[in-house]
Amino acid sequence: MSSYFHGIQKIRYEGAQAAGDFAFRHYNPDEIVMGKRMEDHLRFAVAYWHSLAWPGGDPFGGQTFERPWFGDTMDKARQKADAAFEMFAILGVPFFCFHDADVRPEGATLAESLGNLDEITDLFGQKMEETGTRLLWGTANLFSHRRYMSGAATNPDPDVFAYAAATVKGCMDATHRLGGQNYVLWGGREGYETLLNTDLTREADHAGRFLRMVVDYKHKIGFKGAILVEPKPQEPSKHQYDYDVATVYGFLRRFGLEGEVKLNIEAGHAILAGHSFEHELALAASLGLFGSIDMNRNDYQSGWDTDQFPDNVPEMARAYYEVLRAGGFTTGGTNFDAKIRRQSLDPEDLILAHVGAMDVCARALKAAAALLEDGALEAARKARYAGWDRPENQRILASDLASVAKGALDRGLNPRPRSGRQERLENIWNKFV
Ligand code: XUL
Ligand code: CO
Repeated sequence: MSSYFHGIQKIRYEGAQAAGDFAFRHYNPDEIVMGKRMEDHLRFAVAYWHSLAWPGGDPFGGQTFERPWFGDTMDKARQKADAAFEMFAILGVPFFCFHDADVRPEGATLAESLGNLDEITDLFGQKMEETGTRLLWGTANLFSHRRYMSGAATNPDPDVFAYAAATVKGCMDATHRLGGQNYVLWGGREGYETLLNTDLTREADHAGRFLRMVVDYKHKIGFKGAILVEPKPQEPSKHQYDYDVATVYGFLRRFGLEGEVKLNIEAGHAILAGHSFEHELALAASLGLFGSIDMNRNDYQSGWDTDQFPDNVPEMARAYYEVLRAGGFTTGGTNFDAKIRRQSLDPEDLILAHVGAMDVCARALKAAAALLEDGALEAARKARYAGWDRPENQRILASDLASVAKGALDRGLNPRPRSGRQERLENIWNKFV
């Protein structure tokens, strides 16, 4: 087996004073944070599509990368798998994630595409056993091929719905066989370009039915992982149905799926929806939907989903604070849904992008954990609502509008506003980041 990353040794934790570039300064897998190993908190995963399959194109130009495994044959797919597992070992990441289209060539028929995936699944199984790398999640690419241009589950053509169902079944089978911890559905083309040709009611019904089939199949095969929907407001569709956490919650309630499906929340998608990453995480946690995260960042000037590696510790600390408040990951993890820039041509660039991002996340996690352990913020939050802990005030919630009104008049209420103390809390926050 020839090496793609030849000369790059396994990256190790060397501490903040490390001299070279190929070292972790903050990510120390065995360090205990809030009673748990850092590796088990963060549960890092490499995204196959960005790191192994993406050719470096943009809307104005094609491929810039020249990977020896590029090409549509099974030989090339096997070569790509060799490079992938070499990379996972160098980084020491516990997990990876993939779409079917990232790992196998498209066949001439549906059966051939599924057969190709099957063969690669066997190969992954061997490699995972040899290396100990695990699968965080698998998913189906239901957005790149032209057959999906008008959607997959929401396509007006029933044949596309059926084709997508067969594809998802194949990907769920592969994920199950590899012991995947989750199965993800991101509806990149489940949305519309123009209302002039779109039947919103029908498309929602079909999307709900499709997701129900996925959930039923999970139980049928005994897949123990979580089914995760990944919200995003637009790109590639002008409007995507799984807009944000709140919208997906409404969708799940509408189809009675809220107990069956959780969310994979991506930093850049939150920003595109006009939210912060931490807003989406906190809301998902409060709705009982928090599952996993896709870690990346957008460029704040361009307004596109640029999928860059995270480089901002204070921002990521906000995110991990919400992850920790939610109790941390169970089946989920931190998947780097991030790609290097198209000018970053060298094998070293791929490795260093992950090394830097893993260090950023480790610093963010440690800051968030220290803040949570300090307790000042949570104590202030609790104190702000303390009035509600008194039994007479709990009775307000159990009462009706007229009785509450009478009580307010009888007691001659004249509430006095109290400070929200935002700047004071921001100062506490800044002591830790
Ligand atoms: C696209 C995106 C996808 C999903 C998986 O913006 O985030 O890569 O994570 O299909
Ligand atoms: Co994503």
